[in-house]
Amino acid sequence: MKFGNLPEEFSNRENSQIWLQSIPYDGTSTYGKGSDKGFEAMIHASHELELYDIETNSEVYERGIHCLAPIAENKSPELVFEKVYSETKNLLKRDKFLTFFGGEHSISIGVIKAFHEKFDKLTVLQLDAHADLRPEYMGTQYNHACALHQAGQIVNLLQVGIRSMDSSELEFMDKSKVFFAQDIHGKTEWMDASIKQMTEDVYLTIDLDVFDPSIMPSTGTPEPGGMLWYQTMSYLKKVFRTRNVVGFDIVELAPKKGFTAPDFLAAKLYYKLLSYKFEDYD
Ligand SMILES: [Mn+2]
Repeated sequence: MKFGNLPEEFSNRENSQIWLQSIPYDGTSTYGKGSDKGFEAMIHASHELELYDIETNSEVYERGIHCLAPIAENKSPELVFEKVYSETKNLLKRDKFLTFFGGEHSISIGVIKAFHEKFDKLTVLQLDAHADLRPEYMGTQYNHACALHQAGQIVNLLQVGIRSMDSSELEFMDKSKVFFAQDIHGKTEWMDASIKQMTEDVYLTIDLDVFDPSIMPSTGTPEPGGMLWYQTMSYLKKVFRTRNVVGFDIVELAPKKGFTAPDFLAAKLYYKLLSYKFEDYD
């Protein structure tokens, strides 16, 4: 599969500066299924994407975007974690900008552990409707409901857009590093306030359900009151301009038949993040 239908020149493994690792795992979701089909739908939509980005006046595809073979492990959440963790460790030995696409949010656990071991003082910036801080759920610590529990213990975790959680997660939450959806709605001051709390190296994990279901209905657990496109883009642009984003993942796209706009949003978001990462600005 090729992002943006790029010619060989801009998608071959060795010359591409950007590598895209897909992990189409959907084993622990409990409500809406289908995030195992998310990557394929995003790639399909990306073929319709205009590759010139107006905002950054750039064509980031020229750096090369290579899709690695998917990590296909799906026997158990534990095995997925082990495989993702060891693969990410390997990928981090190369001088590439690493990006990941789910699958469900549990795939981020192994990725974040590997990034944490490479980057001292890592910040993980989580955009998500859900806190995902449970230590264990349905008998495993690698359930999607636990996606950021370990990160909360080992890195500087900032959470943005949260609007759904269980009271049992409160003891694992540092509220000074949480920007709840209800508090940031219609406001902008929170953006700089959150960035102030970030270390230099930032890993970004985006659960697509952080977006409002009006623009992103294709997730397993859509929650009302989510973020909209321009609010999210102006925030992420600030993050990319002021910090060193060392990698990112996008998870939980569960495509719905007949709804192409959300798949396209995911493809556009992916390309936007790359455009911000490699933006040349004064
Ligand atoms: Mn979520």
